[in-house]
Amino acid sequence: MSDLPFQCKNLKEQVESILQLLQQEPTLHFQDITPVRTSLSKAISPKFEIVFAGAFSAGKSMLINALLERELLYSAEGHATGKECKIEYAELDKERVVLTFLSEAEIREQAVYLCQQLGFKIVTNINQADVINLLGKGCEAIIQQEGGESKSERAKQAKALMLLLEGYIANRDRINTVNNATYSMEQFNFSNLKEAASYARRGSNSAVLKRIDYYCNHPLLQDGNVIIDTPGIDAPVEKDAQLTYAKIQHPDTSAVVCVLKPASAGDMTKEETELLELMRQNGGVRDRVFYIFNRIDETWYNTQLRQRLDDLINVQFGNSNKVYKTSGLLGFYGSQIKQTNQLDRFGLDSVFAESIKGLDGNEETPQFIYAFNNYCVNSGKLSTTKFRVSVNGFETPNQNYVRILGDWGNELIEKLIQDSGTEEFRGLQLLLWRINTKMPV
Ligand SMILES: Nc1nc2c(ncn2[C@@H]2O[C@H](COP(=O)(O)OP(=O)(O)OP(=O)(O)O)[C@@H](O)[C@H]2O)c(=O)[nH]1
Ligand SMILES: [Mg+2]
Repeated sequence: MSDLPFQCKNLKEQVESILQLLQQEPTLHFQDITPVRTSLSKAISPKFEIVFAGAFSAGKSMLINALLERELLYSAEGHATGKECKIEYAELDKERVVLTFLSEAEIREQAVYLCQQLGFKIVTNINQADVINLLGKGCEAIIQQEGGESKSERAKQAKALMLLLEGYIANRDRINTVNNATYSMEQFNFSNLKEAASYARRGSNSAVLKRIDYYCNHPLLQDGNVIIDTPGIDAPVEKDAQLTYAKIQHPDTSAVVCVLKPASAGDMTKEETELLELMRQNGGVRDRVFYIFNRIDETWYNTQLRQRLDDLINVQFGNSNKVYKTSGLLGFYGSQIKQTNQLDRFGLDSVFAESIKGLDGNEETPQFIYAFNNYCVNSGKLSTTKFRVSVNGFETPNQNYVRILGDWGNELIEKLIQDSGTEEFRGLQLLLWRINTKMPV
């Protein structure tokens, strides 16, 4: 970490002596000094923790991937992130992942709570196969009764109990009775960070994991900068959502990036409004909260949606300079296909090799390729540019994509990245890093 400027040396002692003076003055006793203490501990901490929070599928994980220019975190439709993921710096040859499991006692405690909620007989021994089987059947019946796993609070709880028990059985020999066992990626035979992320994605494994720590080589993570990805604030497993709320209010949190979804929905959800309110009340980080309206590409095709978003931003944020609009999807894949060329069909045979594999030998179309073709012809972003692009009905989406990039190559990719807003967002990150390293902003 860089040296503190001269006036910040002995900051702790200086602030402490002012607080003591404050305490000695009877007329000032009513002052709450907690925010001062919180700010002090942040200012002198060697770590600068930036927490990404927001609704499920807002694109938190994708944005972090865009920032780090690699597919590190698991990002997918539905509820994808189930546990806190912390990303810290490592030298290139020391990249690694550490998985921390819940203890058997913690799992039992959760199982007992869920059984209570569901009106099941309380289970005190989660090692009895017949009891576990019976509970699993009970949960399935509830989910069916409710008409689907996310149809009601009760169905969500039944699903949570099922995943917890499945996760416990699958990972039983890795879980300690009272301690939180930790494992390196070698112990799991993962050959890279991404494989570890897939293992930890929401589901049964995630249900029994406490956290996952990535140590990753990227300049943005130097000087003690730490990025934290969290489950959606509206995650179906209440405990996951609570984790996010606890994290954004935790004294170690130095800045919060709220990733908001109204770009795709038009309005803020109840949870999103509550999140904003909570941030405004939080004296400790209030000045270091940033708002990202992600999935902005979806407003390019819908005038009404665009208008509603602009109105919302005007009303909620006025002309705040803390608001960004991004398309994590286009920004992330834009950065990935920059390294490709005609030989690997601009990433179809490398970046997208897994996602184009169809069942019957036919090639699938990756989500990004649809978004790219749409951007080219329907977004209006290229209408006043030199790029003359058409999408032909007689070609497949993948063929259109390869032909368009064959004609326009990197210049078009640069334009796409620029329109995705992720570069400006990177500017925000650089600003945060400067605050952290106490450089002039
Ligand atoms: N169109 C569009 N889709 C996006 C964008 N960013 C992410 N997505 C897609 O949205 C889905 C969810 O993205 P995630 O990154 O998993 O979202 P998240 O906020 O981490 O979601 P949870 O982990 O479930 O809380 C994925 O299918 C992404 O491909 C975007 O900017 N535009
Ligand atoms: Mg996520």
